[in-house]
Amino acid sequence: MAVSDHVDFNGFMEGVKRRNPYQPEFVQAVQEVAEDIFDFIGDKEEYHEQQILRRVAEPDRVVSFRVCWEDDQGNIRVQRGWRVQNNNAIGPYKGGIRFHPSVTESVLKFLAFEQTFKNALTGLPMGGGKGGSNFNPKGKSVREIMRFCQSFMTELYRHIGADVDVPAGDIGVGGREIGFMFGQYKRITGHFTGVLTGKGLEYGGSLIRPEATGYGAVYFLANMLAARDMNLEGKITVISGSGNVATHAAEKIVHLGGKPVTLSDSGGFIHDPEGLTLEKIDWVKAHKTHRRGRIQDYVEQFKGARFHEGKTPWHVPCDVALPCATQNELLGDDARALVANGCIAVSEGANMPCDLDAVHAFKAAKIMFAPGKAANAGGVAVSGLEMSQNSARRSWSEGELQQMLKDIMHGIHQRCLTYGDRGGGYVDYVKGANISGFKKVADAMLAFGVV
Ligand code: NDP
Ligand code: 2IT
Repeated sequence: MAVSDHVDFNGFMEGVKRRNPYQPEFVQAVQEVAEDIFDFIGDKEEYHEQQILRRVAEPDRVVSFRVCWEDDQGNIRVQRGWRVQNNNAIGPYKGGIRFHPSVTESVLKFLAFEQTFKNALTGLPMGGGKGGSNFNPKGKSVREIMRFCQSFMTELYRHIGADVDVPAGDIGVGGREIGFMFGQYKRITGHFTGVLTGKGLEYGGSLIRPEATGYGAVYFLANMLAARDMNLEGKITVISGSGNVATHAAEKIVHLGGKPVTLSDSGGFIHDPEGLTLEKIDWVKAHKTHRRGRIQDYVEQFKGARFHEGKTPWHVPCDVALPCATQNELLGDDARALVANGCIAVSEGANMPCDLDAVHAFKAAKIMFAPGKAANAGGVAVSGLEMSQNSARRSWSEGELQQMLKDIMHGIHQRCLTYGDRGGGYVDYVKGANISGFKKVADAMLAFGVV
């Protein structure tokens, strides 16, 4: 078949939409990648003939299951759980678990698809997967969360393994939940293996895993700025979210001399024009994680800050921005407002926080824009290092891991340049990340033949 006979981009996307009805997030994620991959594979007959893009956009499997648990009042509750195993061409499936009422099969399929290319970009041998449940941890007691995690793992355990599929945390799943799930896995199987990452330090976890995603997103931002002879010193930074990724991103911005002025949650955002200090960030961490409080309480604690109910922070003037909450939280008009207000760089700490309109607006304005699959890969990269430490039954020091994280983020930046450098000082990091991540997975798939 001649290259010209192959299905075009529109035909491909029509097929994706037809096969995945009512899955808008998944279709969106595939479209963002396919836009660039079609350019790249235009003259590469083998990728067409072997249907590589079509195959990578079809998860290896989606496991869906019922999760029953008993609440503190003795009521029986029923949730749905999933594990999406997207692709294991370059290593065991790897990716987080999300507990949030907005979780659907579409959301997890988009996350597992993105994870496949993100993991390839890290340079470590990890395939792509994602799991989760529509369970809402908000307002639940710790015992209820424990019972839910145990019930979730009672089904999940048969689908995962240290060389098969290694889940970790994501929205609503932190160290505590990983502990409950690891305990249940060990209880059912009797095996102490590196089947989950993000574990506590006492039982096989890695130093700096909690910090890695936020720190990594800021390192990537610093790499983009350095490529243009700039740095973070004095840069006004707008950040969304107030969870694991957002608070550690804010912390690293402060370390590097920048000035974070916002954080948010699903209730709205706080604007602190004086800037968040390490002390203020520690208060937010304790308030959101241990006290499970709301970000609006910040303004009672720290004078001079204001809470904006039901709003996102993108209209606050800034030099750089880090969306670190959730998907589709930064839309086209937000992107245009950021550009108009002088924002020069955006680094996605969250997965797909910017919708396609926003991404196109950043590209049109030619500002520095780092997609999540490159910018937030530091978390899964340190998860990969946790797997290595578990296999070798040893632990690296904090200093060693900090250096490895920096090197990995630098390596990802370099990989983006390979296919993203447009000349004249402009780098299309979206294209660079998509093609670089795709190529590694695609070439491994070619080696296996039709499987
Ligand atoms: P957390 O659960 O620690 O924090 C999530 C934050 O996002 C909270 O502030 C939460 O607010 C806010 N949020 C969640 N959903 C919504 C929503 N629908 N609208 C507005 N705000 C919302 O999660 P993480 O920090 O771990 O994850 C944040 C993002 O980073 C996600 O996109 C995740 O996939 C991505 N990511 C995480 C990695 C990790 O290692 N943890 C690695 C790579 C990416 P509230 O408290 O009100 O719910
Ligand atoms: O989106 C992500 O990369 C994560 N939630 C982290 C996955 C992992 O396996 O550490």
